[in-house]
Amino acid sequence: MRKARIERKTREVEVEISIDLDGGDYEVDTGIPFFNHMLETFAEHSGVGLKLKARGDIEVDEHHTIEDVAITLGEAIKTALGDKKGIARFGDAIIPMDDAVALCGVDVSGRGYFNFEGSVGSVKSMSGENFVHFFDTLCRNAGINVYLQLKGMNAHHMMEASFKAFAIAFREAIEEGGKNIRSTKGVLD
Ligand SMILES: [Mn+2]
Repeated sequence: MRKARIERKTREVEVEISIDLDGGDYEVDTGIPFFNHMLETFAEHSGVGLKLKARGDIEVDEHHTIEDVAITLGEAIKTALGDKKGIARFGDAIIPMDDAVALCGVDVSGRGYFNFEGSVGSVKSMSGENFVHFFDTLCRNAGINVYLQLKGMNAHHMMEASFKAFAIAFREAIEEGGKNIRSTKGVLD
């Protein structure tokens, strides 16, 4: 039962997320078309069930909404993971998409850190800096360590390959099968 439901309300953004790490449908509505496409990509390839609705001040720009979705999704992942007993802990993926390639490693360590190597331009409703800010904020709030190496020419391909690579690596890392907490410390946090 690795599920969580988290709500976050500020004067800038309202977010509601339900996640089921062990599967289910997905339905994403953030008011930001490209961001929806990326979150749906994450849900599709990670296999997690995801209901996500966000309404933010996108008349200002996309920053607040992307940031608050990252905070809330991070908290939902952290809550759903619980004590992380029996999970594989590590996962990795190399995903090409035409001109682009994303290499991603995940450690569900309990410590949030996003290690990004590369640079990416912007697409219509998501800037390159907000793309990086999303992953950084997600990692810190979920307590996961993600390494992402990114190359390519087309920003849409580069971002999409990244979300796919993260999804596949994450799916592998959260897979259950062991009996213990995979750490010499005895805890993952
Ligand atoms: Mn696409």
